[in-house]
Amino acid sequence: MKFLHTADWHIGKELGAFSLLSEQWNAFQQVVAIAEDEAVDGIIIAGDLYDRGIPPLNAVEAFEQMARIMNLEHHWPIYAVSGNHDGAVRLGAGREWRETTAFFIHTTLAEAFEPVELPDMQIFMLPFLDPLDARIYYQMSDEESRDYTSIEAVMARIIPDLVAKFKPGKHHILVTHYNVIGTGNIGYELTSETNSQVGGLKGVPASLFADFDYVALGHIHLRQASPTDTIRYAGSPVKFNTKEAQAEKGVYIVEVGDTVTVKWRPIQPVKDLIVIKGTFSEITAPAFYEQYAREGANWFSISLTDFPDVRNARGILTTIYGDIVEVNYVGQNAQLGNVVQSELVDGTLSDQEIISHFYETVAEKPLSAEQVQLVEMMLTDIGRGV
Ligand SMILES: [Mn+2]
Repeated sequence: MKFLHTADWHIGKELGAFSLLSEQWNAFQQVVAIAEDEAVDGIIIAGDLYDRGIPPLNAVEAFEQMARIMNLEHHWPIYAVSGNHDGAVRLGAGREWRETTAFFIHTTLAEAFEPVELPDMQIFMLPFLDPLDARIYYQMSDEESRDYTSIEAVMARIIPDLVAKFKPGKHHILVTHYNVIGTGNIGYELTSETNSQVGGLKGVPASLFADFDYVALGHIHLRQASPTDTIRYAGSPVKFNTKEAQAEKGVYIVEVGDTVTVKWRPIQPVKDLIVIKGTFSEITAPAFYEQYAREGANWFSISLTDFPDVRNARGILTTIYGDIVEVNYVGQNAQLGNVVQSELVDGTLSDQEIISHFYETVAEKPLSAEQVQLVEMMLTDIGRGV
């Protein structure tokens, strides 16, 4: 059996103030082309189909259309779980209808114990859960519940119970959405739009999944975070932030038989996220910026290493670069500026004085007469006149 493993589509997500929908469509079309080329037997989407529990209408329409193309036009079975960004209850709606065309989205723990049974394979789909969901499912007493307050503890109970459902002589695949820690991902700078302790020491140990032939993970957006060769993160098909800007995006083609083979197939961005770092004069020099396709052809994240001596630096950069996701100041005094800022806001100085001190610390020079006037005007505008 041959599967395409992808995850973390986050349909409806925005990059800065920009919609990612057209880039998500571009990635989807490449996913379809790869699935056709590889003649896969099914598509695995390991959670975070949407970016939010209640996605906007255009996101719902986009995903429905994508699902129609995969499942109704190409007749690929879909094996998916809800991730921490998905609204599990909403995503689980319509299950009986969907499953008549082999479109599976598991959104509850109970469903995880009902694997899809293929002649030579069982496909388990374990959605992202809160420990509370597991305590309710297992009908734990208050006393027992005290031992199951973390995802790690809950998974240590769930996974052996899934393995107990294994039918001998079949291969076993798991689709799930957690921070799984192996030896391969230690020390990596991980990114995931999540409030769990990704990248920290907490995580579900990969050894817990040793009985599965392949574990298709979602949650962490970089494939380099994959814990082992057969427990993998496919990563998101689109770049979602500057930490992912250098990473190649793509999908895994996984063939599961008596052995497991995994192949990476990259996805090319149409509109890329480009990270630029330099002094204001460096990055506003034509010889520098002309190397990039601009005017809406790419997104730019700009880090300034000096404090620009101009008014409306962002406006100037926007005129040059077009779609700017963010402008950060990363000069050597940036950290110092934060410290000074917190020390100054103690009620003894006026707003004007705080701004002057802050500017002097960061820019290593006093405000000009024009800047003093500008600060006065702004403070007056917001009702905090000096
Ligand atoms: Mn995600």
